[in-house]
Amino acid sequence: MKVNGVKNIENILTVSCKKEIEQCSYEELYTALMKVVEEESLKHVVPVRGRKLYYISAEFLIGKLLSNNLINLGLYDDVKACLEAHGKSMAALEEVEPEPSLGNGGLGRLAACFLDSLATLNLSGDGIGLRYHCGLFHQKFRDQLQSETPDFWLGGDEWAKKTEKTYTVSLAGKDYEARLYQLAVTGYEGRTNYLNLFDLDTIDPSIIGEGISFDKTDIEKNLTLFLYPDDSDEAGRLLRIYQQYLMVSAGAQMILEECVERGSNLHNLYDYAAIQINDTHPSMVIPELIRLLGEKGIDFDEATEIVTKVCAYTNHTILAEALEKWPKHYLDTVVPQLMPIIEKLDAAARSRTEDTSTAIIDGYQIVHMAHMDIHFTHSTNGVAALHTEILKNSELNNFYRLYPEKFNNKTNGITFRRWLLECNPKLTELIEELIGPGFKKDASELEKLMDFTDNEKVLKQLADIKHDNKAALAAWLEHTQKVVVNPDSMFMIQSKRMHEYKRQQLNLLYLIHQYFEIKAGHTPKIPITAIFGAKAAPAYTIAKDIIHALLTLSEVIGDDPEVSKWMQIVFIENYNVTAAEKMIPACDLSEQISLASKEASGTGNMKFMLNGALTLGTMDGANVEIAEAVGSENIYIFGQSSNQVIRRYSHGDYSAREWYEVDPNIHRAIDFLTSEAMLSCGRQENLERLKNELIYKDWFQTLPDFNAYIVRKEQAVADYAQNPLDWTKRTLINISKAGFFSSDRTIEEYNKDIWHLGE
Ligand code: 26Q
Repeated sequence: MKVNGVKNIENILTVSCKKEIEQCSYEELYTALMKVVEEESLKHVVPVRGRKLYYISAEFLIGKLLSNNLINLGLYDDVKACLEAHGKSMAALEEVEPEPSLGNGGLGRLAACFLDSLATLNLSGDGIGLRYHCGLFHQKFRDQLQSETPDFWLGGDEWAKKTEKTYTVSLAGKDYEARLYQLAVTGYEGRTNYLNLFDLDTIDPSIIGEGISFDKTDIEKNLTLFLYPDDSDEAGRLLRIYQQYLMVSAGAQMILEECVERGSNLHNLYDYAAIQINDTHPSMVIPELIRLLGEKGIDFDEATEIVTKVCAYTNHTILAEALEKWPKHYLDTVVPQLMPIIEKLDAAARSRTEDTSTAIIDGYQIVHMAHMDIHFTHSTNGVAALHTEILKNSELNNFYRLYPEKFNNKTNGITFRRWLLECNPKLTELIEELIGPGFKKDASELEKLMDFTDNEKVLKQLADIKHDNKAALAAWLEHTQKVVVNPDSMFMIQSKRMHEYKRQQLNLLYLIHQYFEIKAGHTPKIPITAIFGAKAAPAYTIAKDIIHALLTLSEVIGDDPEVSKWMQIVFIENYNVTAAEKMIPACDLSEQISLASKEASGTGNMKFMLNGALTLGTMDGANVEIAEAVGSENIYIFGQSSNQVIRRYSHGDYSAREWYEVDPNIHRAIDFLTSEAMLSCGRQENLERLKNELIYKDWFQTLPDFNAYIVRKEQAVADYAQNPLDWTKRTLINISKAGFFSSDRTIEEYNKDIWHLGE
């Protein structure tokens, strides 16, 4: 049956719900439309030819799917028109869908963007991950503190369909059945691939106690209960290994089974499969594949060669604490069957070089997952040009000298279907009016917008769209959080995981500085609204203290009419993909202020740029490439360079205290944390701890960048207020240069250099 056309949609919905659309609840409409999408998606399944990609990742931050799938299938406009003709709205329909928050942040969202691009580019590529019953925790603010509750997103109609397929996985010597669930991923005017998610049938949510606490040792009941259980204790860390092995063992078995079904004799696995290891979390797939190939009679040397040819590794971080290393005895407990293989791999790696720093198992009996990845895959890539250079020249230099040919860069990207077409329909429409629809599949066509940078009519339209989007965000904030914001103020947004290296605390110090300036009569050129969205890992004390300080400052300002006329701080509760889709189109100034060298790439920076925000940022991650693309007059760069930072770290001579002592502005801002005004709304313990952290530690060198940040930010505010037309012109330049940051381009590069799919 034809599904496009308003009339056809109308018929389908009426038949499926067995009543008039007016009489349907949104839940009923959602279920009916989900079925339409599923049936349509099936029509785009194509047989696999040649090599197929398997993207293994502990996170897939897919976000809500209905609207995105309707857009990709070309049905969105008809569905919207049909609903509106019957007094229903798309926005209300979207609210019914729970968001699958199966990721923490950038790494998981990148995996989701990649699946969209693979399907759009008609490449055969599936995801492999876990079906967490609770995604990233739900964040609540009480007394200016973050608390966590479970995010039950399952139940009701689900996109991921249960299959009859199960694979036996041995954990700590006991067998478990991993069941496969499959979620169809349909590309924009493209094919349908699958996200394969594994789960146990025995998971039991009733073991959840207060907040997100649960018995971490009861594997049968808890294995896939939560995304990244708190790993601040040993049981949590062991559970993480259990989860990872369930994913890679079931995934590896599935891959081999599929390849054999398609005609592989396993010796030629490379002709059938490419496997991308997303950070170190799925690294055990290497020894697991070698083990499984061994069971099929392939000897260790040949199996190792096959696996090295098939697998490739992406590094997403240079933060030492995020590079997974496990005490060997953890692995002895959870995956004893892998240990003889990991030991042989360690011996093989050691035989290749005198340099023991690249060993897999070090002298302290710690297993370095990234080391195994680099030795036993054919490709190691960083995720932005600067990041890859840092890996090659400092962080992984010992490996680079060993295998220069393995190292390559793949600058991250974002899917424009979700981050433009879906989240910013008005801007999409204007762009289409100006340059036609080609940019939806070929993002480089956005460059054609450069023809309009002096067209006042277009600039006026662009400014109106931004204002509408700000008003829409304001309405959403009022509806969801009962906060009233002024859409005529300048919106500066920092939304990302809460982490010291991302330096939300630098933004905090700026806001305190502004507070003092306003009190002293130096008001900004235009009222400002600082908007935050961020979750802190449940056991990350200082990150939670930064949230507390921002929420407290927000109160202090709100209670002070003299200041609140000029500035407002809004912290969005439970930041997730859905919130990001509302915030990003409404942003004027995008805060990308990580300590140079620490942010591998960033992808939020790309989303804001594409939606017409100017960036205030350090020369870090992909900011560097954004700056190159738009030119220095269309971005606000400040702060130390990555080389300066790396040098400061290697000399070990940074003393935050000295900066605090000599700089009166820094001193004043930090002292304010424990001022009477702050203590009257906030908690002494948290505020004092943060203050001490800044004075005595400041691991991410906030203080040396403080003054440069203030100067650049004040410049941005003045430019925005004094020359709005020029500001809008510069936002148009940013939009037109955003094409490079499409994940379609990223995926094409992965395919050309690493995967060679369908050949
Ligand atoms: C590791 C060990 C133990 C427990 C948890 C973890 C862990 C969990 C999540 C380590 C890392 C992550 C997530 C990392 C992440 O999101 N990295 C981001 O990846 C993006 C996509 O490449 C980049 O744009 C960001 O710069 C990078 O921070």
